[in-house]
This record gives sequence, C-alpha cells and structure tokens, in this order.
Amino acid sequence: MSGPRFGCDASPDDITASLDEHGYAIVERLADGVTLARLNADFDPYLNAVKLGETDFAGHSTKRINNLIAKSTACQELAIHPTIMGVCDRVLLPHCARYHLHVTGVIELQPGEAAQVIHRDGQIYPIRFPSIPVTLPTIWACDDFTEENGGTQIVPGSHRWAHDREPEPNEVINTTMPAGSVLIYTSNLYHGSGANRSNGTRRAMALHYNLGWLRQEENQYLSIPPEKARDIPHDVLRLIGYDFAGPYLGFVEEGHPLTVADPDLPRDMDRTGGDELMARSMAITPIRVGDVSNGTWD
Ligand SMILES: O=C(O)CCC(=O)C(=O)O
Repeated sequence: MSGPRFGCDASPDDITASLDEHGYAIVERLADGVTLARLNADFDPYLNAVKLGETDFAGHSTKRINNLIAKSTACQELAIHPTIMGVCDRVLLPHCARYHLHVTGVIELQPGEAAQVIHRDGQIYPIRFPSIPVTLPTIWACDDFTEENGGTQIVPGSHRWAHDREPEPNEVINTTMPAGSVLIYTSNLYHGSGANRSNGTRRAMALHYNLGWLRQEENQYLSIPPEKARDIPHDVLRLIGYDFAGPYLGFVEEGHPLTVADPDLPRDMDRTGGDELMARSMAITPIRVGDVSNGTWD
C-alpha cells in the first residue's frame, strides 16, 4: 500500500514508503480515545493560562505551549509509540546512530487565525533542499482537523523540490483527519498551519524528531533538569537527550548521561556509549556536506 492515508494498524514500512513517494503520511486514530482524552486534559490548564502568540510565524490568534514531556504522561506514551519509533528507525537511523525528540509543542488555533507562512522545517539548519531528512515531524490531531478549522496545510511532493522552488497556491492542500490521527512528514516538505475559519479551536500536538548529531530545537536538558527527570521513564529520557547521540557525543563525567537522572545506575566512566552504538555509527554512509574537489565548498 502506498498511502498517503492509513489505518492505525499500518506498518512502519508502508508509512515510510508513503513518506518517500508523497512526502507525508496520515495514520488515522493512532491514539485511542482514552489516551486522547488524557492528553487533552493534561494540556487544558496550561492552554487556559497561556497568552496568544505575538509574531506572524507563531500566529496572533494561536496559543502555544512547549516542554510537553514534563506536562503529560499521555504525551510521553505517544512520543514513543511503536509505529512512530518504527518510522523514525527507518527514516532517521540510516543517517545517525541515535535520534532525539527535537521539539514538543501544542498549537491551538483560535477562531479567526490566519494561515501560517508555508515553510520547510529543515530551514532551521543551514542546508540546501532537498537534503537527507534531518527531522521527522509528527503532528497529532487533538481535535478533528478540517479544512475550516485550519488542518495543517501541506504541499504533496514538495519534499523533492529544488532549494529555490516555492509553492503556488493551487499546490497547497489542507490535512483533514479525525482526532487521534497523526500527520507524519519530513524536513523537506512545505507545510504550515491553515486558517481557522470555524467557530471552534483547532488543537495539534507537534512532536518532531531529529538526527542525534544535530542540535535539538527545544532545549529539553534545561527544561527537564535531572531533579525533574527522575519520574520520567528511561526510554523517554533517552529520547529527549539523556543519551549518547553517537560514540563520544554527549558523555557526562560519570559515563552515560542517564546516570545524572538515575543515581542507581552504575558509573562506568565510559565515553563511547558501548559496542552497539559504535557498530551503528560505523554503519552510516558518510554524508557529503560540501565538495572541495574544485577548491570551493559548493
Ligand atoms: O499548526 C500546524 O498545523 C503546523 C504548525 C507549524 O508548522 C509550525 O508552527 O511550524
């Protein structure tokens, strides 16, 4: 099956094939109703307290909150959902020994919000498009996404476009999906939030993953320092960055970064992350970031 729309039992292989072919995939109702209700209840008090955005990019009628791993156990569970991890393994692991959670955020469009400027998430790094996928964004629908309420706008196929090509209005479509579904795309795809022409809000949870050797967008080491990290499961902590990104990348004096969050772990003073990480690192095809054969970096 080539997608781009799947049921919740879709395989990571099929979703990855859709990302390659269309630049995106939609997996319907991947979060069950109970998890979705917990997620929304966890976020409600924060969204009730936050002010509207103050920039064109963040939106002037949009509420945003971040640091979601600290705010919601339901979010922690969805961040490591096996289907999403399977897709991250296939899309990101060919280019890194470990991937991380890059940024977490709720984006709640209020009635009357205008469409966001269409952009590519890879623009956060100084790279030319199309490139290897440097991030794997996922946008979970906390409400039904419709054309009227600002379901994420995407430009199918734009993941293959040259650096300077920009979308025409007729190439942009709105993502529609029921609450609990997730839109998955890569750093090369043009997208942005839609205009909310409805009378209700449109709530999304963005969980983006990135190559472990790149700086994460959200500084989750400072947002979730060791004393706050103690109640969070190890596999989630590793994902936010309490881990090696590759051999030698990210050690602490005691060895593994997790030791600063869990005093019961042994301090082995190892800086390499171990044999499995070394093997993964050696398996990556070196990435060309410039061609100096003619004496320039172009
Ligand atoms: O809200 C959305 O649907 C997408 C938001 C987005 O792409 C962004 O804020 O960078």
